[in-house]
Amino acid sequence: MTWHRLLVLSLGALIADFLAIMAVNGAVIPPLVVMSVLYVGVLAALSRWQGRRIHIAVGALVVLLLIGNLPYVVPDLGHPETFATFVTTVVALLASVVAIGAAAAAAMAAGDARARAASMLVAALLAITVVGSAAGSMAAGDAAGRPGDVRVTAQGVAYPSALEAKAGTVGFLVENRDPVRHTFVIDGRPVQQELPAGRSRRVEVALAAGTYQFRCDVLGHERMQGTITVK
Ligand SMILES: [Cu+2]
Repeated sequence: MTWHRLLVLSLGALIADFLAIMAVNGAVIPPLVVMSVLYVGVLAALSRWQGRRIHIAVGALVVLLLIGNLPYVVPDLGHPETFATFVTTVVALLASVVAIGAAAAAAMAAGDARARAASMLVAALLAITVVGSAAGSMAAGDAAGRPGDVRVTAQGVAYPSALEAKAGTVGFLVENRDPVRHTFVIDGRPVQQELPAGRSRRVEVALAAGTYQFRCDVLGHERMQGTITVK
């Protein structure tokens, strides 16, 4: 294993991970397409040229893209109970950090002996991530509904556009049928419920007559919103 090879492998892992994220979401995500195309170009360049300048340029590019994506990465890292989202996020983070480190090491012509140790450390971290997240997902459990609950389904990264409820204490049983995490948030009310993939959660909140907006506040899920009419 050389640092150059580790850099190539981590960029390949990033491209595969972006494709996996789109497959899990069942949607083409333009920024991920752009980054995939960019990294394919970088891989083509790395197969032709090696040297200090190109390694520094590639490392800097990965740093910039990683910083730009942190707003998406950080919230998902807090939720290992949603397997697909968590594992693809950790892979993106690990592959980026390895690419940056490998590019820097290659640029400084660091000894290749440590490249092998670094790749083994990453493989171990990945194994812990997969096992831990699988266990967390299985343990996440489902909430039981109660008579009179307003039932809400999140499916295909969409919410129903309209819900109705009776004024007073309202129970919502929210079911997430997607392989990705969602949230159930009611604007102006203290409702901020995490919804692990494939799980249901119940929330109760006092609502006076009127209309309220509910939404999923996961970045990129802006179309998941609707209105609750309370009479
Ligand atoms: Cu969502």
